[in-house]
Amino acid sequence: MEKIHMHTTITRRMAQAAAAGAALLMLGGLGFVTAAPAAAADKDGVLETGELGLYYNSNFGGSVFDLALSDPNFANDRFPTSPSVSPDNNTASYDNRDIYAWQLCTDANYTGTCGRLLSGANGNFSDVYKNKVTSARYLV
Ligand SMILES: [Ca+2]
Ligand SMILES: [Ca+2]
Repeated sequence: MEKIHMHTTITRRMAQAAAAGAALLMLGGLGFVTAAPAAAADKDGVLETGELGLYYNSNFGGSVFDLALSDPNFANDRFPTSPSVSPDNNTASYDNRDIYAWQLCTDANYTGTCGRLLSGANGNFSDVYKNKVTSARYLV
């Protein structure tokens, strides 16, 4: 399970590094770029580029559940900075800092009522999703 998880991370990060490298080449023509961009650290309590952030409170308040990878069920997770609190059915605002859109759903395994957050979308959840999101996956 962990190997699959790691593989997914590496594959996705390689794709992002390739895209960043291509952009650099277009800008400067500097040749082969060896430096990879800083990788987002999944579920470390800090929302970084390449992640979806789900906040405990409205208006991006309180602890953030920061996802770089899809998660089919939040029930086995905790807010990294509030380890006694689960993000399952317990988030009120969102900030998508990923280059991908994310699908959020009210039940596990991307079922129930689902909605899509485009890259760069942020705000407070509507009543349909507020304190109801249980799974999320990025869409390539
Ligand atoms: Ca992070
Ligand atoms: Ca989980």
